[in-house]
Amino acid sequence: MKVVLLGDSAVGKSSIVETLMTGQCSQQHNATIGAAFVSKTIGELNLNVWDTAGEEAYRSLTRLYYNDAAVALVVCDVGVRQTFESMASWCDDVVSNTRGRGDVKIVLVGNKCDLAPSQRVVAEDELQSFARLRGLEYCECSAFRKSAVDALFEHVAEVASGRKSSGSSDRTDITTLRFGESITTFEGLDARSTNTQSLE
Ligand SMILES: Nc1nc2c(ncn2[C@@H]2O[C@H](COP(=O)(O)OP(=O)(O)OP(=O)(O)O)[C@@H](O)[C@H]2O)c(=O)[nH]1
Ligand SMILES: [Mg+2]
Repeated sequence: MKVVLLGDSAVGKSSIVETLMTGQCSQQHNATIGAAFVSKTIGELNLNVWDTAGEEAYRSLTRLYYNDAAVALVVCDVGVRQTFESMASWCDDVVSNTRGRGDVKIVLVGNKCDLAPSQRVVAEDELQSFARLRGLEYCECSAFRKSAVDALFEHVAEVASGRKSSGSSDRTDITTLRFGESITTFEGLDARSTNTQSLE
């Protein structure tokens, strides 16, 4: 079951994936180049999680990863209003690039909810309203809190299993490796780690 993380640069997509895999994440922003792939089993479900690059320069490349995704997590940083405003276009992008092959479940994620109230500029209410308007699910998250990331992916697993598999979501041409040991990147590039193995 393929899950793809989307959203502006520095919202914390890679951090969420790192916490999912290792229980904690780095405090630094190493912009993802291309996309990175990890695999995680939750209950009976094997989730193939694709962490994409948020930088605008990679946008057309990122669209390639929407294909055959069961769930798309559209992530914003609740401390940066622009990342919330971009959510609509990320959602539109998913819809327009996956039209005709069944629906992709979109889950909106407000990340960095650990921020102090004075630093938070996007209220949970606004996110909830946007989600309602679009008929989507919304989850608060903090990549700095393992429990929040675990709860998010439990939810993702529920959303994913409520949907029929497209049959093409399990990629067998890619080696599954654990975060921390090494992370396989589809483009063969990953700014995050030096022990990256590339697939050429
Ligand atoms: N306070 C706080 N900071 C976070 C959280 N998640 C990520 N960060 C920080 O935000 C910065 C960016 O995180 P990344 O995970 O690299 O962001 P990204 O969305 O993968 O960015 P791109 O790869 O460029 O698209 C890092 O400095 C993280 O430590 C969070 O939940 N809370
Ligand atoms: Mg990243």
